[in-house]
Amino acid sequence: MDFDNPLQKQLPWRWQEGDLTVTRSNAWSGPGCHEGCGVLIYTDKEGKMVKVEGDPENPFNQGRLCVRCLALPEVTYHPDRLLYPQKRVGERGEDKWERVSWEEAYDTIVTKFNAYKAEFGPQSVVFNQGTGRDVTWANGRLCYGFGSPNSSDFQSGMACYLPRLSSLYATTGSFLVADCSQHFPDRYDEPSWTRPECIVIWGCNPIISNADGFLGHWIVDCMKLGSKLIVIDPRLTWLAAKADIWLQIRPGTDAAMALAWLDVIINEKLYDEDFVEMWTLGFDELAGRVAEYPVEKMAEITWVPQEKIEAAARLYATSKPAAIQWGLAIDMTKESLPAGQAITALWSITGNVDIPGGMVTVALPYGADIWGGDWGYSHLSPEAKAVRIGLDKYPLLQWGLPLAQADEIVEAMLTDDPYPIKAIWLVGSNALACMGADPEKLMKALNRMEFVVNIDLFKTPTAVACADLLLPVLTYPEKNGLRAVWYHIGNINKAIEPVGEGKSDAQLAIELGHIFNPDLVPWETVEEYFDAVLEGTEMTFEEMRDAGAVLYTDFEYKKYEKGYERGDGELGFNTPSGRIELYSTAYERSGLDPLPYFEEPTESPFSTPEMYEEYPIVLTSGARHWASFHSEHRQIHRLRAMRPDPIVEIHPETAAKYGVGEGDWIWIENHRGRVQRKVQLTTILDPRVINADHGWWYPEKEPAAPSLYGMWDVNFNKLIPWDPGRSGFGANYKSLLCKIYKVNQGEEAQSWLP
Ligand SMILES: Nc1nc2c(c(=O)[nH]1)N[C@H]1C(S)=C(S)[C@@H](COP(=O)(O)OP(=O)(O)OC[C@H]3O[C@@H](n4cnc5c(=O)[nH]c(N)nc54)[C@H](O)[C@@H]3O)O[C@H]1N2
Ligand SMILES: Nc1nc2c(c(=O)[nH]1)N[C@H]1C(S)=C(S)[C@@H](COP(=O)(O)OP(=O)(O)OC[C@H]3O[C@@H](n4cnc5c(=O)[nH]c(N)nc54)[C@H](O)[C@@H]3O)O[C@H]1N2
Ligand SMILES: [Mo]
Repeated sequence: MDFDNPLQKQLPWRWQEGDLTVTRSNAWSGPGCHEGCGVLIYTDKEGKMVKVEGDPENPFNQGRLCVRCLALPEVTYHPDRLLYPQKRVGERGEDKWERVSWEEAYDTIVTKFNAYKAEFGPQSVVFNQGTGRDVTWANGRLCYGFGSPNSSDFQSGMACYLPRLSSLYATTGSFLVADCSQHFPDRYDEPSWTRPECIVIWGCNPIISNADGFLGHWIVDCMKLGSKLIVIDPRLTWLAAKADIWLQIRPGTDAAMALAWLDVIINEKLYDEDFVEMWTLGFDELAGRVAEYPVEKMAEITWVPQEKIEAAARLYATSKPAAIQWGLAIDMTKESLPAGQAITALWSITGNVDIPGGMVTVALPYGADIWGGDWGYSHLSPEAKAVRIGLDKYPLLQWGLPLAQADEIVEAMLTDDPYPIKAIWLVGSNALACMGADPEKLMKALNRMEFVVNIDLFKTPTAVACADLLLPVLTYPEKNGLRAVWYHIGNINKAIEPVGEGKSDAQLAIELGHIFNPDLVPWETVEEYFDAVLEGTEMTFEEMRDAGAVLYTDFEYKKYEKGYERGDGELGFNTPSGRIELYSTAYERSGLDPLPYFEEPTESPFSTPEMYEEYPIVLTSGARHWASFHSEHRQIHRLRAMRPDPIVEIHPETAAKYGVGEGDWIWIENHRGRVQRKVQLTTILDPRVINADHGWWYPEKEPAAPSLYGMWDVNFNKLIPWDPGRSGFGANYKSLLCKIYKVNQGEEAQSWLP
């Protein structure tokens, strides 16, 4: 490695500051996070972690760190951490457990999984996980190593990120993100980079969520450099308050908004004719479709005035370059794929593709890819691949990541159709309290399983309700790991001894994978696997750590003009036509509409006006807050103090109309059920819309059923059905109807206050 090259930084990885030892590392998970921020972990003479700080030398976060990493010592040393493997001894839900050795745990898993494999086929074991943490790649390897094609999550419509990813792969053949200079170690000083003239923040709040490997503060950096902002959000977020234009959209209508922008841009000829001509397929068909969605009509649908939509579309299309940072709200409508497709069309027809300050296709330095490409899926037998759940109903699943479809998995668990599912490996997911729709249905499905293994840092309502074996895992300072995802490579360096007998998720997957399939998982230790991933760097994991290396790669723009996008070296994009497919041949072949469209949420003022009379409030959910990552961190006092209760945000006019005030506990009810929230009055919302927290449970309440940590009264997802979009992707987690009324005195879901 040439450390004189500025792309390959060499820094000390461990040093002494007075009585404290400092270990340089990269944060990933656990606890949950999508990022890989550079951190400095401080330990005392006894080897105890005393604090964590942002690493100023790491180009990714440049010293910044969020409150959840600052609170990390409290997470790692929390008395409720799972410390050793445990097996269930009472009934499910009784919360009775007995400590077992790792040997016994592994024996049980191997014996049972192999027995199901022999009798029902490897597909009868499903490997399930929560959002992308430092478990995803390991889970995939273990699943395909075992021989099952069924790796999935428990989210209806897999409505997080995967709709956007699938839509991008299908129409562009690659993955693009807003270019905030993140591919360069010198960041904003990099001469080949240009700041976006305009950034559109669409259905996300990156300042808080820092989702999908994108750090929200990069937006603030660009704003300081002069980037203009357009924010599309039903709530006046911090960024929206600073934007040039804020479009206060009705939840669930993002496809209509994108089609309206396309209407303005195409009618006013604000698109990039050369790029459209050279690099896209189906512009005329797109224009024909867009004409069905005139901006004046879309203004009524989205509840945003026509002039505002037009002004935003013009500002976006005339700003060169322009970037769009999109988020979860795009995924969380049932017809999310066409919404993603319409937004992709926006940056494509304006020529903002793989240019400085536009949307860039991501690069993996030195080919180092922790995911191992398809996680080993390609090694499965044709017979195994053919029975991946959901593939027959949703042929689009052939494109992009090789996942099984979540709603269909739950159906199969309940019905044995198309075949019996016997066991679930459930890693990094509190599915009943957070990820799953209709948690009662999910609980039934899980409790039909003969064997559920749950792998977590803490015991959750899901574990108590459904698990047979609990395996403890590690927080990031307790383990070695590798952050080799996009942009740069960095080590996750072990800084402290594990507090219990936990193993890292990677260790579990490699050790068990090796037992199940030494051909696909030839490595015996995690470090050996990392060495293999790092082959292209010509360093081993240890050498890289000792060199204190942070590795970037030469980043090139306009890769499609250089033959770098496609495997075959031809120019263009990795699609059948070699172009960005505005008219998608992949969708067409999958029996889907090849062009973008808007469909109302299943329940809305327009799709179900009668229901809107009974449930007269539009309900969105889950806008992130600082204090927790999903259902995590509720037991961490200094974080819980920031958000002690599950909140619903309501406009004061609406609150007055229903006779509720600040701090009142209310029921939010629809025809599926009701759930409690505490009222926070705010004018950031349209009076017709309210927003509720997701992922609540009370670690301080009774674990045993029926309480399950007091989960049922506050479990928002009782209001959400399992109901995916036509493609198998997308579900209405953020666009429902409801009514609200006060909780009777004494029946509040109130818990302790820190
Ligand atoms: N602190 C923290 N960070 C997290 C997480 C966490 O739980 N806590 N979760 C992580 C995960 S898995 C994810 S997927 C990401 C998600 O993070 P983001 O993609 O940023 O999404 P959200 O925070 O859910 O919502 C962002 C905004 O969408 C708005 N919104 C709601 N409905 C709509 C709509 O219909 N249309 C539009 N345009 N906007 C709408 C909300 O008002 C909110 O301001 O965050 C990740 N980061
Ligand atoms: N109503 C509504 N519901 C939503 C959302 C919404 O916006 N609205 N957002 C949805 C989204 S986008 C997502 S992605 C899902 C998220 O759903 P999940 O990813 O299932 O999140 P959690 O419920 O917090 O469960 C994560 C569990 O993993 C454990 N954990 C953390 N780090 C690690 C680790 O490194 N290894 C292991 N083995 N375990 C770890 C935590 O302790 C926790 O118990 O929730 C969804 N639910
Ligand atoms: Mo997510």
